[in-house]
Amino acid sequence: MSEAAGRQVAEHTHCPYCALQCAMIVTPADGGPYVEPVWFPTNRGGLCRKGWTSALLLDHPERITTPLIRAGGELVPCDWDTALDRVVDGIRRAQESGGPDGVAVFGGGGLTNEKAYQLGKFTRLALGSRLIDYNGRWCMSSAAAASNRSFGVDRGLPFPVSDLTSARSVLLIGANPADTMPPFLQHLDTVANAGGLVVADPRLTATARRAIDGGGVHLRLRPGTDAALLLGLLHLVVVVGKYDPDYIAARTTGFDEAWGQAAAWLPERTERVTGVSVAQLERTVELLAAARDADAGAYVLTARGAEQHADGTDVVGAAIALALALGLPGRARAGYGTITGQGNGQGGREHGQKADQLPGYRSITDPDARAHVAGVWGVDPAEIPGAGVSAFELLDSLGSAGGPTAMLLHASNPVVSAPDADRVCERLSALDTLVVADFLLSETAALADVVLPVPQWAEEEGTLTNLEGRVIRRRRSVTPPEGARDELWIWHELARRLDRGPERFPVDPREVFDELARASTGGKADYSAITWDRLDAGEAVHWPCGADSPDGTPRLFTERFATEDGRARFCVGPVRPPAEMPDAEFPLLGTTGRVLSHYQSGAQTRRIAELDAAEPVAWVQVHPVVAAGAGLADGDTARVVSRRGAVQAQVRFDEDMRTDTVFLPFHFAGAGRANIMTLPELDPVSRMPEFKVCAVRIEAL
Ligand SMILES: Nc1nc2c(c(=O)[nH]1)N[C@H]1C(S)=C(S)[C@@H](COP(=O)(O)OP(=O)(O)OC[C@H]3O[C@@H](n4cnc5c(=O)[nH]c(N)nc54)[C@H](O)[C@@H]3O)O[C@H]1N2
Ligand SMILES: Nc1nc2c(c(=O)[nH]1)N[C@H]1C(S)=C(S)[C@@H](COP(=O)(O)OP(=O)(O)OC[C@H]3O[C@@H](n4cnc5c(=O)[nH]c(N)nc54)[C@H](O)[C@@H]3O)O[C@H]1N2
Ligand code: SF4
Ligand SMILES: [Mo]
Repeated sequence: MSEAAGRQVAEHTHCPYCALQCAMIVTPADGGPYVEPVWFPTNRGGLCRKGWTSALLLDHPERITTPLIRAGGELVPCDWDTALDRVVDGIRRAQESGGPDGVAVFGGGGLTNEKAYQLGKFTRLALGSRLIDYNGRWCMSSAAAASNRSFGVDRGLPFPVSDLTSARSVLLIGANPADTMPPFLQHLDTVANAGGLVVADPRLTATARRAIDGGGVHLRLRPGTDAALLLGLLHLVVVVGKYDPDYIAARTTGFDEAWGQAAAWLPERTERVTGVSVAQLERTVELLAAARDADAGAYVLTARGAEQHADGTDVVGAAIALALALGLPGRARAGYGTITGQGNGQGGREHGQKADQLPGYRSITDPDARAHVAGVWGVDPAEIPGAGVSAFELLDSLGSAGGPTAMLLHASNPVVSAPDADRVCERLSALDTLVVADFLLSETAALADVVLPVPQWAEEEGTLTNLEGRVIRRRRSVTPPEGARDELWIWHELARRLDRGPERFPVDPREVFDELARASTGGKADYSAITWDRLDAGEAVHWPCGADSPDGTPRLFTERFATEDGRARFCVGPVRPPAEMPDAEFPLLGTTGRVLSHYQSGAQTRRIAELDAAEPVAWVQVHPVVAAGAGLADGDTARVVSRRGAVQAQVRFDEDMRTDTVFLPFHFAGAGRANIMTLPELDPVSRMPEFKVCAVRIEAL
C-alpha cells in the first residue's frame, strides 16, 4: 500500500491519546518528527489538534532521557544500574516490613496490551503482590460493571463505530465528543442533520449545540440525576407503548423488576428532579422509537458524564434498560454502547492490571480462570495472589499502618487526576519508595524517589484495542532517545535483580502478545486467533477472536448475549441522590470534565505550546448571575471551595450555564487542580469515584 495521506497504509501508527485511535504517519525530519493523518474507519482521515501536535513531545526539551533518583531532597540524574538497584532496595525493604503486599503497583489505560498484560503478571509473580489497580478504574469501570451485569461481557462499543454513520437517532448521555473525540463527530453528521441527535448534558456543550442546530434535543439535566432521567424515559417508553414486548420476552430477563423501579418515575416527577421538560422526554422517546421502527439506526450511548458517579453502575444499568425496553441491543443498526476514553482503555481493562482480574477478562477469584492462567504462566495456581483493592482505596492505603510502603506507577498522574487529590498527595508522600515510569516529569513523577524514563508511542511496537474492540498495531516510526528504556525491559531487569525468573518476562512485544493471546484463550476477551501478522496485514479484527470466531466479532449479541442463559438482564436499582448535596454553606453543584486542547492530567498537552496557548489556565464555567452573587466578574480569579479544599480558577461567564452548577476542567496543575475539590465517594459495585458531582461555593480570591 502507498504512503499517501488519506489512504490506509500498512506503515501507519495511531495517535498517543484517546480511544478513537486515529491513524497517522509519523515522519522523522530535521525540524523534528511530524504527523499526517491517515484514513481509518474510526477517524476517516481526521485528527484533532492534540493528534496534530502529538509529535512535538517526541523531541521536547523537557523529555526525561536519563533515570533520576532522589538525593538530598533533589531528583538527580543517574545511570540505569543505580536506578534499578535503588528500586530493588525499596521493594526489598517494603517486603521485609509488609510482606508481598508491602509493594503496590498502579497502571494506566494508555499502556499497550503487552505492557498491561505484563504489568499484571509482574505484580502477581515477580512481586507476589495482590495490590495492583489502574487509572481505568476512574474511567471505564462503571460502564464495564454494568455491561458485565447486563450483557455478560464488556466491550465499549459492541459494534463498529462506522455503524453509527447512518443512524437516525442517537441518545448521548454525558458525552461531549465535539471536544473529547472530534473526528468521531463525523459519524454523527447524518443523525445530527436529521434532527435525531439527543444530548443529555448539564452544559450547552459544542456537542449539544450540534444537536440543537440540526433540530435535535439538548436535555440540560441537573448533574447527578441521570438515573432519574433514564428511568423517566423508560417509564415513558412503556406507557406510550413504544417498548418491544417480543424482544423483551425472547431476549431478556428482569423486565418486571425494572418496571417496578421505573413505574414511579412519572414524567412530571422526572421533570421536577432532573430539570428536563416533559416535552423533551417525549420527543426523545419518539425519536428513538421512530428510528427503530424504520430500521434506520437507533442507539443509546453513555460516557463519563453519566458514569463517573457513586451510582454510576446503576446509571449505566438504567441506560441499558432503556435500550433493552426499546429492543435495541443485538439488533441490526441499533444498540447500546459506552464511548471508551483512553488510548488503550479497552485493552487496558482486559489483560489483568485490574485488582480483581486475570488476562482474557477473567476473574482472579474464579478457580478455573486461575488454573488456566497458571498453566500459561507455568506456576501453581496457589502462587497467584487473590484480588486487590480499587484505585482510590489502593492510593488511600499507601504508607499507612499495614499499607504498602513502596509503589511502582506506570502511565498515570494521580497528583492531578485522582479524586480528593491533596489527600492522595499526602499518601504518596508517606511512601518509603515511589517509583514513577514516565517520559516527562509529571506532577506525580516530581514526588518520586526514582523516575524511570520510557519511550513514547511513536517509538515503540505494540498493540492496542480501540473503542470498538478492534485490535490495532502501534508501530515504531522513530527511534527512542538514548537513555529511555522500554517498560518490558524494565520489568525483565527487575525480575532478574529480584531473582524472580526473568525468563518469564520477555522483552519482545510480539512474544508477549503471543503469550497474552494464549492466556486469553476461552476468556471473555478471547484474542487467541489474533496474530501479530494478521494485524500487520491490516486486517480488521474485533475480539472475541478465538477457535469459535476466527474472523473476529465486529458485532456482538446478534444471536445471544454473553450471559449464562444467553439473555440480557435488566439491572435497575433505586435512584440515589449524589453523596454530597448542596446546602447553605456549599450551595452549588461542582462538576468536572474535559476541554478540546488538553488531555487528562495535562502532563503531555500542557507542554505543547499551541495547546497551552489555547488553554493556559484553570477556569470555572459559571452563570453570570451566580458569579455576580459572589462579586466576581468575567476573567477574575475565583476560589471554588468544597469540604476538601479550594481550587483557584479563572471565572468564565456562560449565559447558558445552569444557575445551580459550575464546571471545571481537570487538566491543570497546582492550585488549579479541580480534584482538590472532588470527593472520593465510590460506587459500591465498580468503585468509580464521584468525579462529576460535589457541593461547592464560589468566592472571590
Ligand atoms: N480533549 C480531550 N479528549 C479526551 C480526553 C481528554 O482528557 N481531553 N480524555 C479521553 C478520556 S480518558 C475519556 S474517559 C473521554 C471522556 O469523554 P467525555 O465523557 O465526553 O468527557 P467529559 O468532559 O469528562 O464528560 C462529558 C460531559 O459530561 C457532562 N456532565 C457533567 N456532569 C454530568 C452529569 O451529572 N450527567 C451528565 N449526563 N453529564 C454530565 C460534562 O458537562 C461534559 O460535557 O475523553 C477522551 N478524550
Ligand atoms: N475531576 C476529574 N478527574 C478525573 C476525570 C474527570 O472527568 N474529572 N477523569 C478520569 C479519567 S476518565 C481518567 S482516564 C483519568 C486519567 O488521568 P491520568 O491517569 O493522570 O492520565 P494521564 O494524564 O493520561 O497520565 C498519563 C501519564 O503517563 C505518561 N504516559 C503516557 N504513556 C505512557 C507509557 O506508555 N508508559 C508510561 N510509563 N507513562 C506513560 C504521561 O506522560 C502522563 O504523565 O483521570 C480521571 N480523573
Ligand atoms: S480524536 Fe483522539 S485519537 Fe484522534 S487525534 Fe484526537 S486525541 Fe488523537
Ligand atoms: Mo478516561
